Amino acid sequence: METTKINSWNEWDTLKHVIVGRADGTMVQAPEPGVVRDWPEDGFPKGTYGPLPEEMVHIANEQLDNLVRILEGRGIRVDRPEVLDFSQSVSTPDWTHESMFGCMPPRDVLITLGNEVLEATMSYRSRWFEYLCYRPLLQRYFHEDPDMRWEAAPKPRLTEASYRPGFWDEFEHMTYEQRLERGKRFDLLLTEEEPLFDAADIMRFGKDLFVQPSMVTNRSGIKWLRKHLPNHRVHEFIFEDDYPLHIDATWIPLRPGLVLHCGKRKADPELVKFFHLNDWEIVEAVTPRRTNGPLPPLCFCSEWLAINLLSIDEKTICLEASEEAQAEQLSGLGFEIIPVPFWDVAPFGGGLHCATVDLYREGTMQDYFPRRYGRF
Ligand code: ABU
Repeated sequence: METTKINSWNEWDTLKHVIVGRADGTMVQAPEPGVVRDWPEDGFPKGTYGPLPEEMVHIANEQLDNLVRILEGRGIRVDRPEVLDFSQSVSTPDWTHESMFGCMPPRDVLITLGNEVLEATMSYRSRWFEYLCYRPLLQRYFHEDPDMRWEAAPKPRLTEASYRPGFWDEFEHMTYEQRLERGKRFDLLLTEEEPLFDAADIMRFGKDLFVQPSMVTNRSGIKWLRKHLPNHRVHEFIFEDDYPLHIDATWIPLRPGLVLHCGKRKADPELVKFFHLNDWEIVEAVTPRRTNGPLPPLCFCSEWLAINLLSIDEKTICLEASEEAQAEQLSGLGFEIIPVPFWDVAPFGGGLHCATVDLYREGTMQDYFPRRYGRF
């Protein structure tokens, strides 16, 4: 039996153990208060739902399996989730929903914080039971690692009270600028009825965690994280974004003192000052190759998946293979780039960071922000 040790504090220490998701069975989920899909040109007009085409699943799984081979070739242990029947309807005492979603993006569901693996609340009904895909692994880690802490945030009720009434009708008719304005005020979909968050809205920098409120994370979720993690500093901040959804294509730490930023999503000036005060350099990522499209069909992520990267250590980065300008920029910053073809995985929920959850990275909790500033 392999020895299991859960330990990961940041995004760049040397990686030794990781989960990689699977594309099998992924659904365009049934419409629900948390999300509404409308892809008439790709066979899923508003109100319809169903499995992604087999051919797309096959290609995405080839790319995921190739990532697994690359990681294993570097001596990294890789585990995979259990696929469920995501076409089944699911119920709690409060609601029934016609479908689940999938298990490609483990990053949305799980986060490792030192020796703790935390299951996020999630905010879509279709993703309420997604943690079950990871339970066989988590149970195993729990039994194998005497020091592992296994935690689950309070399961949300996700009644109508968790969503702003009429949001989607308003949102559909808003201009880009109006959406930015709503985003700046965090006047978005979720109410503060109960704590809600996706793990992918949290970015780990050792003792400091940076969390953005988004379409899937509310302030109560961040408050819950702050109460749950008294040994961390949990910072909340907003980027200018018309559809904020996960921080991992916006603000990406590459090594101590260097963060990559999607400049289109302007950062809070206070956040920038805080980083500079602590001697962090902020580099604006180059324009992604798919900025003027096209994105793959049924893709709900943005072209900024170009920087949704996976660090193997503080000198080595797995990066989408076709993003050559991005590779050049990162090489210029001193990184070795491992090109990984991955765009066909995007319709299943994201890029290389989304598709993975690191469970063991060498290293300990460090304080990379010894100087305080303003509310940070
Ligand atoms: N889950 C990452 C998505 C980020 C983006 O679409 O920009």
